[in-house]
Amino acid sequence: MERFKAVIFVLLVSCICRTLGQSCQGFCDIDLGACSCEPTCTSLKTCCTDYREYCVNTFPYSGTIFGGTDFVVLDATFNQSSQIICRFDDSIDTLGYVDDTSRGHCISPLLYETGWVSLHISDHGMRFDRVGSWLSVHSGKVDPKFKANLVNSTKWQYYGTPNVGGSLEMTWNTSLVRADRVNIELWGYKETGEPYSDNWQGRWEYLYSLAKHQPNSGSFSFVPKPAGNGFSSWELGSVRVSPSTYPDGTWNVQAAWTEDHALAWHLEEKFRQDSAAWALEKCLAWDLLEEELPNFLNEIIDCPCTLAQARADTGRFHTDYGCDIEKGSVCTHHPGSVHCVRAIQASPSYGAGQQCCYDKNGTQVLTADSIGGSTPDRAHDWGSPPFKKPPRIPGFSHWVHDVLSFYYCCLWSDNCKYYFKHRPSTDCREYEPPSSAVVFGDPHFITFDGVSYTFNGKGEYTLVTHRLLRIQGRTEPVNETSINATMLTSVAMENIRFNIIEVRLASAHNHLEVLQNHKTLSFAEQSWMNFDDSFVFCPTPTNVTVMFPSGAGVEVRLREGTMTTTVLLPEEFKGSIRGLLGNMNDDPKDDLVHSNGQPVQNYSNPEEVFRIGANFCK
Ligand SMILES: *[C@@H]1O[C@H](CO)[C@@H](O)[C@H](O)[C@H]1NC(C)=O
Ligand SMILES: *[C@@H]1O[C@H](CO)[C@@H](O)[C@H](O)[C@H]1NC(C)=O
Ligand SMILES: *[C@@H]1O[C@H](CO)[C@@H](O)[C@H](O)[C@H]1NC(C)=O
Ligand SMILES: *[C@@H]1O[C@H](CO)[C@@H](O)[C@H](O)[C@H]1NC(C)=O
Ligand SMILES: *[C@@H]1O[C@H](CO)[C@@H](O)[C@H](O)[C@H]1NC(C)=O
Ligand SMILES: *[C@@H]1O[C@H](CO)[C@@H](O)[C@H](O)[C@H]1NC(C)=O
Ligand SMILES: *[C@@H]1O[C@H](CO)[C@@H](O)[C@H](O)[C@H]1NC(C)=O
Ligand SMILES: *[C@@H]1O[C@H](CO)[C@@H](O)[C@H](O)[C@H]1NC(C)=O
Ligand SMILES: [Ca+2]
Repeated sequence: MERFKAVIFVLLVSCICRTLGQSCQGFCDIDLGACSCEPTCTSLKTCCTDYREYCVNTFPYSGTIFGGTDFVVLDATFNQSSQIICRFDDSIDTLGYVDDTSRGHCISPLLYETGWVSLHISDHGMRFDRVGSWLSVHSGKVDPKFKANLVNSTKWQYYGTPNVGGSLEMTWNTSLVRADRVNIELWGYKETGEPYSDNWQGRWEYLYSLAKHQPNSGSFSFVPKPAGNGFSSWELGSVRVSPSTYPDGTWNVQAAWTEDHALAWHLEEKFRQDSAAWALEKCLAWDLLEEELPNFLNEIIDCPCTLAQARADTGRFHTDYGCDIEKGSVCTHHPGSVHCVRAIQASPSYGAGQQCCYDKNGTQVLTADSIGGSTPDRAHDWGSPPFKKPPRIPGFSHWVHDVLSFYYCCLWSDNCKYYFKHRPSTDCREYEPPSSAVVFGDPHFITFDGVSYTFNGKGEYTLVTHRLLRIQGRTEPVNETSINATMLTSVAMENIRFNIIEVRLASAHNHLEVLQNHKTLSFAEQSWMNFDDSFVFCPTPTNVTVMFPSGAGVEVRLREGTMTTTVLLPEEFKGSIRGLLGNMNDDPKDDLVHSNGQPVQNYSNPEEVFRIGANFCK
């Protein structure tokens, strides 16, 4: 009996202890009541004591889609007997390690998707109880300092064509590979199966070794030879530098990868003898293949007519990293153009992309007139959700369907007409610029239909409400003194999938903060982030642009301590919105109406405007 009591006592005590010291182990993103494991807990100071141990942050938090990035698991405790396994996207395991200072590390894997993927970490291979996330980035958007770089990429690109030969060189920062000796390997990408069927798949494979046990000197030169054993049939690939301690072709080890590129340098002898004839043959075969594939051109959006329009339509178009006027207009594939943009969204059923290029006069360059013309893409360069399978695999699918064929027809031979037959520029005949509305200053509103007024309400108000999107603004007094003036301090955007992106003025009023579902995002490493139903671009702490699948864009800017918000909506939204920014039906008279349906008489009368504003108070 005594013993029985003791057992009950122990059970009771352990119960009490568990509630008192609630743990985030297995409960990230959940509010446990007594304490919280939600991301907001840090600012609310309600975190459970082991929040950081189990809901982990990493440094860096992002890396190339190729994988091989070594990152530290911050704040979690490991010891020398830990055997770290990192699980990405609930499916790919990589081996981590513990360093001399007992910090845990993971290695990111090669992925077929970009954006945030889940990360679960296990200490002894049993419970994957540490939870975080990893941002996979398109290799074209990754800073060159995190890659192995092709020295004179033009030479790599044309190697084996007339008068281009000799040795090739690549360089990398030696700290990207933690080893004294490295192996240099070639990996290739191919797509197999019936296009647009379930068995259509993309796959990276280890091909062969270029050199083994080289000093990790940060540079490697070689004289390329045509590949044997059928490997020259791989036309797209990337060179990997990895520690020589691993067997050849080991997946997902720390590595520096080059940009994926056309493997001119290892193509068969026939290419070296007559590259133009070889390329024409490939170009003609591609022409035949394209004839059989479904036409995606009707599905893509028209190009803006001018450079100014293209740069203003930030909800639907974004700078093409391959030809950017802000970065000196290096337009390798678009000679004569100074700037190109890409349609942000892939087309709905084919995942196709649109690209629009402009010359120095700001006029659209068309393939009918110039080899540097804008060309649409069967596979959007940035891929598109749900990723993982062609044609939606970021970067790689685009290479296979739109870039290799450009090499065959336009770069390695002079038969661009075949390429342009299937990838003609889209002109701007059906292009309609978006409508815009603005909130700025104290706060001042200009509606989509051009009505301008000041509204000094304090609180949360609906700026735009629509079936697909709701945009809310929060206004607060300019300062604590009794002046009634208010200003915009936050804009929250809620998409149909209930993902909430909030952009708000930081308390010091010197930068903007971006939150996704209440979690603060850091743009320290990447200025572009994709979520399953939105994109966020934040090139500086005072410029944030949020883009939605509907083509809606919201630009938030901070200038001299004041937030300005511009909402851009394509014409599909016409007449189907409401809110403080009006109804967007080209009629300024009915933008704001009283609850009895009566339009506002006098926008200069603060009392009348105030009564209207109250209707849109959240
Ligand atoms: C390392 O940590 C594990 C559990 O976290 C523990 O069981 C083990 O005793 C620790 N080993 C050392 C040497 O501290
Ligand atoms: C790059 O390679 C090409 C082809 O061999 C050559 O003509 C060119 O001069 C090289 N450029 C530089 C900067 O070395
Ligand atoms: C190499 O990377 C290290 C660590 O990121 C950095 O400190 C160093 O400046 C880099 N070296 C060069 C030459 O870029
Ligand atoms: C730009 O405009 C000028 C004057 O209209 C014209 O002479 C020139 O050819 C144009 N340049 C291009 C690249 O179209
Ligand atoms: C508040 O506003 C008043 C009037 O504009 C200004 O004089 C004062 O400096 C402001 N105070 C703060 C703390 O910003
Ligand atoms: C501030 O607003 C209140 C009511 O909204 C009004 O009664 C008051 O006169 C205003 N004060 C100033 C200084 O404008
Ligand atoms: C920030 O936004 C302003 C106004 O839209 C624009 O002029 C500026 O170029 C932007 N800066 C960057 C780095 O995008
Ligand atoms: C509108 O309201 C303002 C401020 O109350 C007033 O000065 C102005 O005369 C009004 N205009 C008309 C046309 O009623
Ligand atoms: Ca209207």
